[in-house]
Amino acid sequence: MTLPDDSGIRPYTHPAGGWDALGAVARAIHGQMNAVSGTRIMLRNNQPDGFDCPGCAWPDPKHTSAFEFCENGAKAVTWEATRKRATPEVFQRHTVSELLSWNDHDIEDLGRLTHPMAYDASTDRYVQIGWDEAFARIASVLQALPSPDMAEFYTSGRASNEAAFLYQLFVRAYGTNNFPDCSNMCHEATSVGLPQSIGIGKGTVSLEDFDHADLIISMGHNPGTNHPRMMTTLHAASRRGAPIVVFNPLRERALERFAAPQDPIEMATFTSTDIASDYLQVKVGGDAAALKGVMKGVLAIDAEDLAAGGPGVLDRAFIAQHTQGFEALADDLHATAWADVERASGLSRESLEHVARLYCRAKSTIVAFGMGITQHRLGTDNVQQISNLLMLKGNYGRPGAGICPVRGHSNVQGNRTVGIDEKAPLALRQGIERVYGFTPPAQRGHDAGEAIEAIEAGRSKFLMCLGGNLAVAMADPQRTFAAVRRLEMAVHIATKPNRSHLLVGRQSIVLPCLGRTELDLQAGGVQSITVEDSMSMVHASTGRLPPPSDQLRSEPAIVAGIAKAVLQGRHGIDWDAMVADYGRIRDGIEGVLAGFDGYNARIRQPGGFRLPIGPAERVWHTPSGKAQFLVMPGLKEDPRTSGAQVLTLATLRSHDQYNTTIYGFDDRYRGIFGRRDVVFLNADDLAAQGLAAGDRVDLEAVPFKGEAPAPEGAVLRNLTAVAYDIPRGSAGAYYPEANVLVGLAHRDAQSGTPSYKSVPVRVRRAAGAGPGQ
Ligand SMILES: Nc1nc2c(c(=O)[nH]1)N[C@H]1C(S)=C(S)[C@@H](COP(=O)(O)OP(=O)(O)OC[C@H]3O[C@@H](n4cnc5c(=O)[nH]c(N)nc54)[C@H](O)[C@@H]3O)O[C@H]1N2
Ligand SMILES: Nc1nc2c(c(=O)[nH]1)N[C@H]1C(S)=C(S)[C@@H](COP(=O)(O)OP(=O)(O)OC[C@H]3O[C@@H](n4cnc5c(=O)[nH]c(N)nc54)[C@H](O)[C@@H]3O)O[C@H]1N2
Ligand SMILES: [Mo]
Repeated sequence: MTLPDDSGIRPYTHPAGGWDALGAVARAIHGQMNAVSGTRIMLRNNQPDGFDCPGCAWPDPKHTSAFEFCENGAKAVTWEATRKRATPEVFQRHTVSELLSWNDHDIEDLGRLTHPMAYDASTDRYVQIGWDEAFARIASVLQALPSPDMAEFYTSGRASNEAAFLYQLFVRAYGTNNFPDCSNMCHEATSVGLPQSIGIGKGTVSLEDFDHADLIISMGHNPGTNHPRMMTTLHAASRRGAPIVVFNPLRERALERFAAPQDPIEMATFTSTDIASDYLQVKVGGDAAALKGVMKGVLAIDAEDLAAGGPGVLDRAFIAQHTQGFEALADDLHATAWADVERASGLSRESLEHVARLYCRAKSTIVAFGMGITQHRLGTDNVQQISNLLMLKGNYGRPGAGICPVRGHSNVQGNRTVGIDEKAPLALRQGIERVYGFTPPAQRGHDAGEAIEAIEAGRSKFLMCLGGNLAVAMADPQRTFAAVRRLEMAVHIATKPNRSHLLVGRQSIVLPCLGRTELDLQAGGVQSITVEDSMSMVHASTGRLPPPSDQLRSEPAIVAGIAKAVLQGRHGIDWDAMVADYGRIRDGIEGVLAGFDGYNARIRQPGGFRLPIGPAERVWHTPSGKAQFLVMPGLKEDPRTSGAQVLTLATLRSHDQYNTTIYGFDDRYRGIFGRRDVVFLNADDLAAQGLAAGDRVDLEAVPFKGEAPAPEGAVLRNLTAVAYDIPRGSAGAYYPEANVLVGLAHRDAQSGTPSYKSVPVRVRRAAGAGPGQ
């Protein structure tokens, strides 16, 4: 059925990328900055002597000579380098209550924060304060807390290694491991699942490996929108004939076909390249089952080959020498019935056996994955089943083979490496003690979900956020918003205003910081920072733009200012010296952590250096010293979704957003224009409810058994139903709006990752809407 033109819902028929992507860059520049400076800054993006793109954590090709085009990067940079300013005068014009009624786009589009500000309850406004005043207020609250464990210190993944290291040093010197971070809502299932499997919670491949892979399996990610530079890699792989198998419930255009803006022929001829050789529309939440099916297929092919006198298709030498637990895995796979695999995955035995054949034929395989794998009740299981599959054929520690978790924020991996970790690993604590002479706390701190629960219960009274928009990113705004409003003090170090800043507690402070594109001048001269990408490459980044206000401070300078005020000379750390020259912070990192030898020298090499990755050398830092096959018994289906009419909803990013930052209202590749109030549903599911495309519907959360009934408001109202190519029983709607449907307790038990992508919901005609409305 075709909807009227003004509905903003019409199928997008072009390949992803191409001229439309170039046009989007031009519009992004036009909307936020002037064209000359916009173009100049884009040309410095991800260049050896430029700044690291804040867009995502996909690595740069080694010898970047030409500007690597990326729509996502262009939007991230122009959004930061905007000419708009959120000055104290702007905050004089609008009360906090008024700003709260605005949408997320309009709040951030006020522009760059220019001055430190504090909330004034008597006028319901943010008002300018001095830096020293801000630091003194923070110190007085932190010093008065009965226990340091009553404070939470959040990090979003844009902070540099230097800022994050200084921050964790301050927080541990203060006395807690309460380090909720965005990773807890993102790849935590990877960080928890992979160490048990291969001894490290990071990817094992390098960018060059993609040139040597005979098969790439892409699961649960949407690189055309979220990692456009990965499309260059997939495009090249497809061109050289490597099969690319996609597991994704939604048909995502970039994974179907892509026109590379770097490719003059495709651009000139309006042609494109097919990306996926096989597109498997797995049910939302069905990946562990699908992976078990593929592995069953592999074992069957192996048995056949052995029976025919062949050597089998498994890498038996690898399994014998490098792994444990194969027999238990094989027993479990044999005990798992095909009918159950088909039901839980929504995929046919035939299609899974086909993938098994491709996998057996390929010498080297890479599996890349994103949020469609991790943000589930079974997130950790999903990740571990991927690793099992790779181990069956020894796909670790060889060129062209390995696991590739595709990280989100540009330095989320680096933040964890340098100590943003509520689990406080022993080696880190020992390193801090060695270099800084104090004993950091050992007790595990709070992750993001636990931090909100502690704040809600009144066990935590203070929250500091090094970037991000925690309250909006977190599940269950009914509970989360109410919780953060109970805080004694909230402190936000940020580039732009957002809703979390407006959910004011008794005291709220916003501290404006430099962005990555901006010149960072300290006593020791112009400073560079460093970041670690998804493939463990550490490299330098130097901003060049003039800062939007002379009041801004760098993140390290702000953290150091707070540390000095709070610690009052305790621990004898020379914070000023480290801020004067970030090289000293890097010396500290090198002293505390393994793998950073010669840190300051090695970041001067173009492209930086790679941190050691054990599995890439077939070294396994697990308790047994071997890689572990890990069994997921049964298929762990969610009993709530077996009932009729309960759908599993995945919350999704649109093409025009960066997490909670809403750049605009189009989701071009999915055919949505000028709006976000839609839900993607299978046409048969709609029909089964007596609904049709274009109808207005409500989504209602279906709570856990035994959990309190869905709280008032756990309904997302008045969405327009879009008939989409998605499996029956699965649905999609945009994040963060759909977070009202995600219970705070709805998390992966092993990693604590919120189950943002398997939310049981019912769909019904919107209250008050007649048929056809
Ligand atoms: N432009 C832009 N870039 C970004 C971001 C952004 O918001 N905007 N965010 C950054 C961050 S922090 C992150 S973590 C990454 C996120 O990047 P992605 O990992 O790509 O995350 P999502 O867009 O949330 O969704 C991923 C995909 O998973 C699919 N999916 C949903 N449920 C399932 C499932 O059960 N199984 C499978 N196999 N697939 C499923 C969806 O259809 C979608 O295509 O991107 C980073 N880059
Ligand atoms: N339902 C649902 N919820 C989700 C997800 C989902 O898929 N579905 N995804 C989750 C994921 S993967 C993630 S990573 C989280 C994201 O959670 P966060 O990382 O907390 O959120 P962002 O939206 O990236 O944060 C945006 C804010 O960061 C600030 N900022 C931007 N640049 C800088 C900088 O350089 N320095 C500082 N100090 N501040 C800066 C700006 O003020 C901006 O408003 O959300 C999670 N929430
Ligand atoms: Mo993320």
